[in-house]
Amino acid sequence: MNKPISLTEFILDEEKRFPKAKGNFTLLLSQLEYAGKIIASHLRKAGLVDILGKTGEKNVYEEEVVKLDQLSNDILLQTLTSSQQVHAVASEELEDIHVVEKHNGEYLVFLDPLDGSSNVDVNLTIGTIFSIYHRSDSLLQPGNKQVASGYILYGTSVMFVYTSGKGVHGFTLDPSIGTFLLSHPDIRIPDEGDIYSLSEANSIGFDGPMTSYLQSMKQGRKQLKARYSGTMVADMHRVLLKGGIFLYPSDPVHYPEGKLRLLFEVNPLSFLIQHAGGKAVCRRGNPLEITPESLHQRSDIAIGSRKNVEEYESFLNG
Ligand code: P6P
Repeated sequence: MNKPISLTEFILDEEKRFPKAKGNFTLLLSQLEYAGKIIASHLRKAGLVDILGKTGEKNVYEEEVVKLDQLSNDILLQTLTSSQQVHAVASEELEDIHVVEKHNGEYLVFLDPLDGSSNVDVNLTIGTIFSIYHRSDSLLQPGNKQVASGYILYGTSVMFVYTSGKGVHGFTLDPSIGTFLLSHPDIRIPDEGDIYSLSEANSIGFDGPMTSYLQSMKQGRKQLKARYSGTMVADMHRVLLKGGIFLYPSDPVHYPEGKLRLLFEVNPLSFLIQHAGGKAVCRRGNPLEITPESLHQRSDIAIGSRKNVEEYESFLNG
């Protein structure tokens, strides 16, 4: 029987693709893996110790911060700093970019430490989203400059899914040995799928094209499945593996610019989906081509199987 490949072994093997690589990226990704294991261990016992619930504070988006948001953010900051490979870290939970003065790190890391954290208290799947760039003069770079992106999914099992530009690969944590093992090599998103994932609670604010698109799907050619959990990274993982489309449209009533964060959610998942053969669009076109104007900038998004996204685009472009 072939020995399963660990995440560390896989990253080291990938490193050989880069003759000048000095192992810095491998160190960085290994520290992200380490942070994921620590966060997962806290989540497993969250109902038993006093780390559920809210902190009573609000983040920069005026969203209530839950204790595990802060704990996850702190764990990631500490582990990434100790990798000695990071010049700066930006997080949904931090108003400003955190520059790591003591190391001359090569990388910038953007984090959503605990995406979907409102689901923690009801024991639903949540995740950590990460986005990695080379250090540059401008901290705010278009998403197509990402070196790597991915997520750690805290669900029925803990998964580490990432791309560094050559395919998308999924690893599942074997708790008996505390190691992520390759379980989903070279994930390719189906070209079309029957899942659509969006919050229809906002539909009162949807414009004509979006309303027509939604109607067309419900009266359309085949039985579709509506799946929406309130955790983007969980809904996106389902779309990645089974095909379909995830949408968070902008709407003048609730989110004129869209709700999701360009740098912390939209870009990392758009970069990953693109490398799995899928597509991502927003009203401004390809989100990965947008040069961000601000750290916490929001965007609308439609992302998933190429045919599903192109069908959406046909309505969007009239
Ligand atoms: P709503 C979680 O707060 C998040 O950023 C995404 O993970 C998720 O898809 C979305 O917001 C949920 O938003 O408006 O449905 O609660």
